[in-house]
Amino acid sequence: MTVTPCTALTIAGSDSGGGAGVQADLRTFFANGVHGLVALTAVTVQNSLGVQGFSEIPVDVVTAQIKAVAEDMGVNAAKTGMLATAEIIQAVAKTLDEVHIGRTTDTPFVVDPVAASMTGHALLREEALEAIRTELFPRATLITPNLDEVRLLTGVSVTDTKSQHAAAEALLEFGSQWVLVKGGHLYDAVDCVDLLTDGSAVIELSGPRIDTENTHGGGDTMASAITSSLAKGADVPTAVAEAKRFIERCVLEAYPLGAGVGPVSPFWRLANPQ
Ligand code: PXL
Repeated sequence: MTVTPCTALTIAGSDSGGGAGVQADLRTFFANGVHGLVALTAVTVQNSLGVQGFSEIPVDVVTAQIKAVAEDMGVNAAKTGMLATAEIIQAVAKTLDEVHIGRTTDTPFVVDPVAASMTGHALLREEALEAIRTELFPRATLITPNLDEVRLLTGVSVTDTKSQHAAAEALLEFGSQWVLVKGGHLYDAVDCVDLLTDGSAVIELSGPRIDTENTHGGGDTMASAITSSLAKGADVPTAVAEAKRFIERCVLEAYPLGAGVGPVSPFWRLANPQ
């Protein structure tokens, strides 16, 4: 019998190296049994050594992609990654309202506030940070910043559990339903503890810190794994817990590719379907 899978939409940039961006999202959706839809926002030129530059897609082409797939195929959950400019962010926010995606609708929306690559190359024009805070966060079911993004967005430098909780509270003020403050960049910590809260529930998700150089695309893969679970109907705490188990294995099986940082790998899932 033919079965149509659930769908997830990624609104994000392309990574020519195939490890981050829409490529990470699509392989994560696929590995989790979800049909991936794409609204491309930018094309980066990059390899394992870093990002050499990017060119953004015209705003009307970004929004037309969202409308084309949402109106015909339907979207069970959506996420954003690299959005490049304030104009794209504003137009995406307006379009998501038009196609009924976001925290006040039946379609969950995850915002991964991508600001820079791991090698420090800006993937967002500076004035666009304010648009992320004011246009996207209030529409988000969940936001998933790493600690560098937390600092840029709130000014809070997370150094321990107490400041991680303070950062989560500051982020909730921007109006998302849930906040996930990922602790992976707290390199002194023995474990990797992520903090998930909606202001009333406060959930600490702890996992082992895995020793690898190859972590390219880790944040994107985590956010798209969460989006996959949400697309299949999981609630936010369940989706984040499932994604945490998924990403741990992806980091464990990350592989070297090129002379720099290799990608995390969702391939293990193909050999181990749930
Ligand atoms: O990992 C963040 C990210 C998101 N999107 C694109 C990227 C990167 C990091 O390099 O290239 C397109």
